[in-house]
Amino acid sequence: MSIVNKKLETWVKELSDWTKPDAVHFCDGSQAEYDSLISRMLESGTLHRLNQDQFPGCYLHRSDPGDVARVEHCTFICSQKKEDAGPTNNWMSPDDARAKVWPLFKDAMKGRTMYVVPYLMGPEASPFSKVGVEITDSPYVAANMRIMTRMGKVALDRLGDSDDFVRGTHSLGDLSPERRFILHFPETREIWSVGSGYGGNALLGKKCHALRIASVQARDEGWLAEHMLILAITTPAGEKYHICAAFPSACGKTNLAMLIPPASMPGYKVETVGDDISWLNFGDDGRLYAINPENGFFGVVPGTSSKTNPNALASTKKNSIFTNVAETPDHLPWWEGHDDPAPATLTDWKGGEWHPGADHPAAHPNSRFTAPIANCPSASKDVESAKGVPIDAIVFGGRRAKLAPLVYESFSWQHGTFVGATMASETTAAATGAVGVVRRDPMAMLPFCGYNMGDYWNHWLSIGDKPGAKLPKVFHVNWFKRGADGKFIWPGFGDNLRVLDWMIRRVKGEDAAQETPIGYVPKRGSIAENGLNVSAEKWDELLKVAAADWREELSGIDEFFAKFGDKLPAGIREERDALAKRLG
Ligand code: OXD
Ligand code: MN
Repeated sequence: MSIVNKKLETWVKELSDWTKPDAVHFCDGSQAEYDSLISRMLESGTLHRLNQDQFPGCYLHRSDPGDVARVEHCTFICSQKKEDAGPTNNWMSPDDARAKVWPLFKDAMKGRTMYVVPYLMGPEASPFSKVGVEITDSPYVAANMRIMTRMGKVALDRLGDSDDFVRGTHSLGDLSPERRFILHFPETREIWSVGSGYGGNALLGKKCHALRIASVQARDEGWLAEHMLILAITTPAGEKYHICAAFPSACGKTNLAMLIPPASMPGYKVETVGDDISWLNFGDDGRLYAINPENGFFGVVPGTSSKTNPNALASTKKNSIFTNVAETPDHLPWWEGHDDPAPATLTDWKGGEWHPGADHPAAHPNSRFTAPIANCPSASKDVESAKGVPIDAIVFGGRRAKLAPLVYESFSWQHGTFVGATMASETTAAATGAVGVVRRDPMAMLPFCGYNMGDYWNHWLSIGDKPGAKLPKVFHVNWFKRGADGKFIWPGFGDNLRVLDWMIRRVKGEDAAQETPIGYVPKRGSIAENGLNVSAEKWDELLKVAAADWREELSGIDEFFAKFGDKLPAGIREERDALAKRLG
C-alpha cells in the first residue's frame, strides 16, 4: 500500500533504518491482509487453529510464559518534569529514555517484518476520534489491532497529510523481562514499547494511547479519557439511560457492560457500547457524551460462562483470537469456569499436558479473548454514533470484602470526584504482582493516568465548573462484599441490574435514598427485590455504613493524599474534611 503522508513516511524510514527489519508492510486493514497475517502465524506456530466447525475463524496464541499481563513496574511516564508524572507513576526523563531504552530498538527487527499499523480510536464519523500509528514487529499485534481498532485505510483517510497522530513504536525485542519497557511521552504524544507482546503492553491503541496519552490530550482539550465501560438501559416504559462505569482491571466491567436482565425483571433491555474505555466530551446541551474508542473486546476469559456472561461467550464464537487458554483434544478452547467440565486430558496454556486436579490452572488466570464488538449480541448501534451517547450516571467501584456498601450516591460532582479519587480495590491477575491486596486505585486509573493524579483530579473538578454543564450523578458500587462465611453476599451478574435500576430512579429524582456520612444509600426496600433471595440480615450487611470502619478508611486516604503535597486540589481536601466531620 502506498501512503501519502510525508511525516509518516519520514518517521517509518527513520525507524526502519534503526530497527533494520527484513521487510516493511503498510497495513491497509483489509480482510485479505488479515487472512494473510493469520496464515503466516499458523505457518510459524505463533497461532494454532481452533476447531473451525465450532469456532470458525478462531485461533489460539500461547504467549511466552513470562509475558502474560501488564507490567506496571516497567511502565513509565517520560514527561520533561518528574512532577508532571506525579507520585503514582514511574518516571523516566526523555533523555534517560533515549540513552537507556532507545538502544534496545537498534536492529531489533532484523529477521522480522515491520508492520505499520495506522488506526483510528473512535467511530469513523466522530469528530472526537483520534488517529494513531503503531509500528510493530509482531504479526500477532497487527492482527489484534485489526480487531481492537478501526485499522488501515480508514485511519489514513482521516489523517490526510496532518502531523496530528500518536506515534507508537513496538518491538518484541528479546521478550526478556529485564529489557521490557513501556514508555509514554505525553508532551510529544509518543509511545515506545519493547520486550512484551502482551495486549495491554503491546496493543498500543488501548491502554497506552486511549488512556495514558489520551488522558493528557483530554486535560489539554477539556474532555475526559476514562477506564470506563459504557452501557445503555431501556426501561419497561421505553425510556433510555446511559451509564459509564469505572472498575479496576478484571473486576467485571465486561460482565456489567453485557448484562442480561434477570427473568424476574422483564421489560428491561441492556445494550453494550463499550467494555473498557470511554472518551467523554461535552455536547451543545451541556451534557457529557461518551464514545468508545475501541472496536473490539480484549476480555478476561476465565470465569466466562453461559451463566456469568452469555454475550461475551457468544462474542468469541467466531473470528476471535484466544491467548493463553487451554485446548481440548478436539481443539476447543477451555478455561476454569467454563460451562463444560474439563475433559480427562487438556493442553494447558503453556502447551503441556494437563489433567483435572493438576496443581496449576489449565488456562492462565489472565488469559484473554480478542473479539470484534460486532460479534456481541448486546452491541448497541450507537457503537458507531459520531456524537456518542449522553451519560446519566457515572459509577465507580472496586472489590472490597468489607467496608463499602452495595451502592451509594455522591452528594455532588465535587463529592463524586472525591469518591472516585478515594476508590480502592483488591488487586487481580490483570497485572503482574500479588493478587488480592487492597490498593488505592483512583477512578480505576492508577495504572493508566498519563500525568500527575493531583492535576487529574483538578481536571475532573474543572469539568464540574464548566458553565452550563449538566453533569451525570456519580455513584459507587461494591458487588464484592463478603459475609462472615467468606462468601459473596450479593448475587451479582444479571442481578446488578437491580442496582442500576435504583440509580436510574435516583436520576429521575425518586425519593429512594437515605443520607449517611458517605453519601445517599438506598432506603430499605427501594432496590427491586422480586425474585431475589437475599435475607433481611444480608440486606443489613449490604447497606451498612459503619462509621468506625470509615474513620479507619479515612486514615488510609490521608496517607495516600499526603503523597500529593500541594497538588491535592482544594476541592478534594474540602470533601475530605467534610467527610471527617460527618463521621464525627
Ligand atoms: C485490560 C486491563 O486489559 O485493564 O482492560 O488490564
Ligand atoms: Mn481495562
